[in-house]
Amino acid sequence: MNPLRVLALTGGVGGAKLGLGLYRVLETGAVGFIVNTGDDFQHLGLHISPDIDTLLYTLAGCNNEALGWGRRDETWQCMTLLERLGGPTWFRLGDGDLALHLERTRRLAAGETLTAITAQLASALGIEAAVLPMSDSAVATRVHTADGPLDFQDYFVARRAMPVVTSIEFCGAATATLSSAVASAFAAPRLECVVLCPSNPYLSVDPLLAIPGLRQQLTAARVPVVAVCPVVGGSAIKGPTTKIMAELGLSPNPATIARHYAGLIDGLVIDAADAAWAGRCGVPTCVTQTVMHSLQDREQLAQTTLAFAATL
Ligand code: FO1
Repeated sequence: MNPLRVLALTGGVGGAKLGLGLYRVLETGAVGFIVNTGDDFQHLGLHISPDIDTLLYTLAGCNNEALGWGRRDETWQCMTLLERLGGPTWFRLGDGDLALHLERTRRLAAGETLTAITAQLASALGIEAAVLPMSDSAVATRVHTADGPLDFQDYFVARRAMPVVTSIEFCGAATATLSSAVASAFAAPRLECVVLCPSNPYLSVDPLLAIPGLRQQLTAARVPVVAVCPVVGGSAIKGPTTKIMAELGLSPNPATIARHYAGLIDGLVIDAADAAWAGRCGVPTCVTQTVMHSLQDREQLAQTTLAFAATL
């Protein structure tokens, strides 16, 4: 019997934090992850899947907490020597991290799907959860800014998310298809709830929702869909969420997030700092601590989110 009970949609660091909490509080195989691949890009001839890798390393317990991406205890010999050779080092690839990109690139070139490769990488890292790319089709987030259209990593890393965002496009999404693994996950007989992790809605969750069929899976889901609000007290925990919201003319509060997910979610988990917004979000809200500093915080938020979903 398929043990899957909880599906978490995630991208980036915030999502991976709650993902780890869910992974630790639920029994083996009970949680599955649908991960954004809109950040993926080709670099140095390698296929880089940052949000998949951030989740893999986090669930495997070898993520780099300080950086928020890549591996712990990393070395940088390759980058140091590449710099000396005049190669591009704006996107930092650690020596250990490179092994993962080399293996993913090798297997993609051999014709394997990103889904199959990611499952094998997860298994090799000792992860006992389904880590599912949102699609095996290429989808690329492009950020339209006052400085013109930018590929995601150019915007996010090279330019440190400084350009003023005017709109965000997910190239390829319209013709992308959900992987069969994602469709099967939504059909899991013991599925109890779907969690939209506290990732950047505009950069990390919207690419998922842009894949034809994913919105329908959420609206047709006969289980509660709960989002954890990624903004607290008018600011984002990490990354440019509130900056982008301001640039898009959106107020960084829970009601804006609820509106963004209107029609998809049955409940919203908000931080105690925003308790005044409870009852003003158009959906049932759960007020708790959503800022995750410790492992205990991650597990507690996971427990609270699951308990809240069970009341919906
Ligand atoms: N983010 C940075 O700000 N600077 C980097 O040099 C960088 C390298 C990097 C390498 C591998 C990887 O998986 C992620 C990396 N990231 C880096 C994060 C990346 O930009 C992600 O797209 C963000 O985490 C947003 O999801």
